Amino acid sequence: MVHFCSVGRNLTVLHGRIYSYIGEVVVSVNPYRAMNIYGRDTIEQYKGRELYERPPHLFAIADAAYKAMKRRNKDTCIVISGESGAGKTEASKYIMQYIAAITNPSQRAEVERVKNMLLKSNCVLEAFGNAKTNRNDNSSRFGKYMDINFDFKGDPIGGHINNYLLEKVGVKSVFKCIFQLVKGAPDAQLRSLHIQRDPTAYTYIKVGGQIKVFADFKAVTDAMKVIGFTTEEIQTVYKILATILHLGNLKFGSDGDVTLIENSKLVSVLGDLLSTKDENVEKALLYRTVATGRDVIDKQHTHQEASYGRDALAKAIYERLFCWIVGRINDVIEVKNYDARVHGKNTVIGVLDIYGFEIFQNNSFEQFCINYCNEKLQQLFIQLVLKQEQEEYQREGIPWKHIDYFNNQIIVDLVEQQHKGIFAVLDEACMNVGKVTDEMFLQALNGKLAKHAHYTSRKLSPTDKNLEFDRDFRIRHYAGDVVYSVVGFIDKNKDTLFQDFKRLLYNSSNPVLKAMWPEGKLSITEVTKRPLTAATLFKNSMISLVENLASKEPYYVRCIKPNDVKSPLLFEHERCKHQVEYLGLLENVRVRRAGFANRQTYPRFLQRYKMISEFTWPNHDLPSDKEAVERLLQGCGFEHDVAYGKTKVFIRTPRTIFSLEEQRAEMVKRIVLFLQKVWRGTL
Ligand code: AD9
Ligand code: MG
Repeated sequence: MVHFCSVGRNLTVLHGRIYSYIGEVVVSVNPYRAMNIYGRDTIEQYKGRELYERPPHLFAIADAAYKAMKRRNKDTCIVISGESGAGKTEASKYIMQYIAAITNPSQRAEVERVKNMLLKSNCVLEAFGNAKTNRNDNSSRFGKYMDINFDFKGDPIGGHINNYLLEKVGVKSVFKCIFQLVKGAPDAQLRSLHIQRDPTAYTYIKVGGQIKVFADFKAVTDAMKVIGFTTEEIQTVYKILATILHLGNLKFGSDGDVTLIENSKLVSVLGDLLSTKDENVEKALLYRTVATGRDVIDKQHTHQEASYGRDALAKAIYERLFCWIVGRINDVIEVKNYDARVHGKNTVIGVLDIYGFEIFQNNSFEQFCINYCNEKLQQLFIQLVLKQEQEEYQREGIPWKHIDYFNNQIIVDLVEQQHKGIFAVLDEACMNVGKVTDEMFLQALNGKLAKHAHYTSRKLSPTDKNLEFDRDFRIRHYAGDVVYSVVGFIDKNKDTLFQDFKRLLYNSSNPVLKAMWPEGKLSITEVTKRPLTAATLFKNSMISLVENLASKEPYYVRCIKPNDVKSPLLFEHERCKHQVEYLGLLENVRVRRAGFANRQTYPRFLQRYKMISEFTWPNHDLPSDKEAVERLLQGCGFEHDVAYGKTKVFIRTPRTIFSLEEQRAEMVKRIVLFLQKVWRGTL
């Protein structure tokens, strides 16, 4: 099935056939070039067809998920996975486009409005959530799960977006929207934001590297308008981006013991952008209010604390901005006033496009979370595709020799287990604010996980020169080994934004900004409760994501990245083989090969194919549907390719399905002709 496994080094050997199936799993290879296979004519070819009727395509899986939802009233989800740059986000966009194209044949205005919103929301989220990395020029730095709600007619009536962990601005990533602003905003707008047209003038951009996206500023601003952002909201969004750029340029100096802002002109720029008094900005940047017993005092930051606070502020306001944007989009697209008693069940298709497995030169807390997320999704895939499939054969009484696969539950536990999982150890380290260092956290891990087969560090394997003492640990992930540096783990796990900044933002006279920071309302003596850590929040969101996916009928798209240089020509054999292995595709093929391509309950099978046999058309008189199906398949000469379970018939090869489909199509044609003749009285 995965025929591309055996090909040579050149991507052109795929002959443009970038999709393949393993059972109902779509395997996709990133072509790294525009393909003429997503147009209206292709959509028409897949609309309403069965999976195996047409060559493999994303549209077929989108259609299968749609049909299951519409015909069988099932909530479905499409899980798109693969490493960074493998083509997940592109795939999710094509799936959305397909669903938009095949729905609402009667052109209801409200449905068109919803569709437009859903598509436009993509444009905005990409601008604010994607950044250039060395693996992908348009890398999603957030995970996205989008539910599309359908009414009883199968037309979209709304949606909901969940976003997961946004890598924060300033260190590695510069988000697309920041470039769009600097390069694409009109002169007058830039002037009002005190921004120069030159991206090299900004420290954060210099650190993060440039992207070539210039023309989209207007498209994103227009999309925000269409979605319903007010002018004031849009202005605030850009003021926040400008604030971040200016913060990056803010320099601190010292005069004796006193910390100063060197380029104090920027303070009044920030005051203007944040709609607050300059002296408030300056105070929040240089001082921290602390409660000591009953007294409240202003404690001056050291030079280092001030720089740290500045960067934390930039990251926090970006993250908050992104979550606020998602919230605003949800306000608009969420289904309102749907009455299930009148309209029937409102069903859902979920599309998950989440960051792929990542190995960078230097892997930190973000990569750790991203890779944990991929472990969770792999676990779900194992549960649903490898485990359940084999269990189904057993349940149905089909003779079956168990096929082994690597179960990554052990790695999931290593990360999320209570008390001794890595997240738990990290949270414990963060309880002792200021007392526990990253190195001490690593020592605690070494103590708790010394015997774990998937964890190691230099202390545990002293001869391993690739690991640095007091800094690195290595996890053997299902997708490969990754060395993580503990530097920054504790910091990134805590809510590091000084309360003074939250108060500053809450006290802004800009109501949009104020609404983003409700917790700034608390006075210094009220702030006692420790907020949940980033690790706990992420773990909880992953657990509920997986629960949500598991409650739906899943469809899978597994994306393969053919090379590291974004070339449309190069098919690196070893690279692809590795991905095929770790995605569990070999086991998937083995289970499918030894097993059956298709299974259907007896009544469902008859419903579709009964017309092709005289024994079953129009109705059979055999004692059971099972016997009727046996009779039908014998009649067609397919008995060697099928097995009969307790409630379902199992068909081994897709060829048999194709043939049944062909015979059915032929029969439908004949019946239609017959009826036409009867109608015209020419029979
Ligand atoms: V990440 O985990 O967000 O860093 P993705 O989402 O897997 O990653 P993406 O969809 O962004 O990767 O694809 C990367 C690039 O590959 C795109 O910008 C396109 O240039 C290219 N690509 C991917 N899929 C296709 C396709 N079906 N046709 C043409 C494609 N180009
Ligand atoms: Mg992506």
